[in-house]
Amino acid sequence: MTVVRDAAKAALKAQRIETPSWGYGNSGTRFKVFAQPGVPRTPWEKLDDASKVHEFTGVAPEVSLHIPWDRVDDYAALAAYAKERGLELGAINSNTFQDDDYRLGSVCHPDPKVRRKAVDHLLDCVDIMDATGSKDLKLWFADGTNYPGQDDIAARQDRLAESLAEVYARLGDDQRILLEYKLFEPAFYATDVPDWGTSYAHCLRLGPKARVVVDTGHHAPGTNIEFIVAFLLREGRLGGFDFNSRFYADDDLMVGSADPFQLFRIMHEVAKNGGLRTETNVAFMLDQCHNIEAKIPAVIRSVMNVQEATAKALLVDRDALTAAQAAGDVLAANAVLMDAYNTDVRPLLREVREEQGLNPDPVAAYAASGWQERIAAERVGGEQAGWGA
Ligand code: LRH
Ligand code: MN
Ligand code: MN
Repeated sequence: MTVVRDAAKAALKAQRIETPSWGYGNSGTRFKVFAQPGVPRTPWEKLDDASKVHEFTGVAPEVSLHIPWDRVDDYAALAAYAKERGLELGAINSNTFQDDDYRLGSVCHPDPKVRRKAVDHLLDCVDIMDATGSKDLKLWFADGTNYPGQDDIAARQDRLAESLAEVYARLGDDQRILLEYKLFEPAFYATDVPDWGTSYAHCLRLGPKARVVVDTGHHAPGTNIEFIVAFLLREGRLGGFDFNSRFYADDDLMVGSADPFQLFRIMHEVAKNGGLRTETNVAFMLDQCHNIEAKIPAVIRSVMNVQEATAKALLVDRDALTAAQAAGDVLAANAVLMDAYNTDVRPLLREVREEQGLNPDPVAAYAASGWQERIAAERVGGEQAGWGA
């Protein structure tokens, strides 16, 4: 067990969890955005906040950007600013959903002029990646239809494939497309990339630099997400995660808060199938907003939730599991998983942090740091991150 524990500790120290720039800003629902004191007013200030999350957790050095929410004049300067704070700029998220032109879609739109505009935005995003050193272009399309007959479902797939191919051709050798799927919303009748199968099929056609990204909030209730994860890892096509939690739909709540057992099951498949190895290149990203809770501590909590699920997954007694499975011992196999899930891994994680020279309690350390009081005093008038920005 000591060997398993030591290996788990090493893997936990090596883990990287990317935080989203939009998680630091004001956000809300379509009913109300509750502004919080001290929220960042610029992408630079979002990085300042992200650096605090990294400072207290030690495992969050990357920050995803969303374009145009994080539009700046000089992306190389933004990357340099990140570097000075011990950070790197992570995935570049495109946005082809907040423009009047996109009423009927973006890359699937029936009008070639709108498709051109959308593809040009995606190509701009690759230019930004060149400047920031980002390796992943994360694509999520709000495209779809609201009514049967509104548009030709198959023709929209053709337009999607053609648009993606143009962007893929523009990628550098070490750059990837991560194609995100979502079951519904904002389209309600037919979404153009509704599920992992559609995303996977497009990725296969595009080539090895295209992979599927699994946003944990983008499935029908009851979907077995860990099956999708195991399948995609086996095929070498799991690009990463957009982690969050949901009770009803795309709730974007703190990962691991609604269903920590599901997160454990996902991380078990990740760990078991090589997804934690650096060379497998799975990006562990958060995609969350903190509408009513304090933002930086919520991001810290989310990072810790991923760490806890990962720790439990790493403690699964794989030999015992394999033996029970081979023997067809259903109850024993299930018990192996449940034993790991029911282990309190918080002492282990406290040890890991102490060995890394960190405070074992990142939430308390942040609260004691005075950062929250400082930004509340210094930053007057926050921008709304995300929707509507
Ligand atoms: C869409 C989504 C996608 C967007 C983000 C802000 O629901 O998950 O990843 O880029 O939210
Ligand atoms: Mn997402
Ligand atoms: Mn989402």
